[in-house]
Amino acid sequence: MTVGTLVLLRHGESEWNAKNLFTGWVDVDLNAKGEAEARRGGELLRDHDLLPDVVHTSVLRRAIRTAELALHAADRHWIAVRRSWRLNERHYGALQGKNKKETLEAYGEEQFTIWRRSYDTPPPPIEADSEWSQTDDPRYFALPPELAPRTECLKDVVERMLPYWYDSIVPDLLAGRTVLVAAHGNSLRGLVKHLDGISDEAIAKLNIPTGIPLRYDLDPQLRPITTGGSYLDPEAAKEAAAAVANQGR
Ligand code: DG2
Repeated sequence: MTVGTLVLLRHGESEWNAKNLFTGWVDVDLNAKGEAEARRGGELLRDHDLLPDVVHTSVLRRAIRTAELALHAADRHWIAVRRSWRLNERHYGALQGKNKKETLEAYGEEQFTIWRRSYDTPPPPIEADSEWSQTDDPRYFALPPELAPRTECLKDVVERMLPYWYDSIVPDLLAGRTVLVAAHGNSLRGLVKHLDGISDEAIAKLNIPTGIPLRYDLDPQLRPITTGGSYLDPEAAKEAAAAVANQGR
């Protein structure tokens, strides 16, 4: 028996995804390709008759705009929206603003992969006076200092994302709503890890493509009916996930 349907959508390509820069909490916009991906994501929702009743996003514009463009394309621009920093991309620490290829060349494959895909080793923390720090960003002023990250590994993301999952998203699912979560490569990897029970080691190999909706039907215990869910365009998702895995190379 299915209680709720969850649709995960990584934002469309951002200006910094295209430049191969570590982004994290830097509030970068979509580029034209990313806007088109977001619209196409919405068309897929419409064509699969998968119409969200409510949308949850991060507080970063690439996710917010993706949700808006997708919902507009699906004629669901009017649904309720909730936003939380807990759905933000992982904070990429001192790597924010750095080029992925140059980082790989400078530090080597092993260190690059640990920073990018290990479960529990964060990159070095960002300096408060870095131009890519969020210290002076008013949207985080209400965050207690112990919750405001200066770097994060995926484990940190899972820990700060799960309270929002249980407090805000699960009640929507249990009410039988179709829930769209528009977020980021790593915040969605964290959510998928939790849903599918993926090990700390195996999650390193999982990559989320931009702009392609991933559907999960959940049982009353909120376990996926189909492990891994199903992408609405599986061929495109496979190709795009491989491209994410290869970034920097
Ligand atoms: C990317 C993910 O996040 O990068 O922060 O650079 O999904 O918000 O574009 P997103 C970033 P990788 O962990 O895949 O390198």
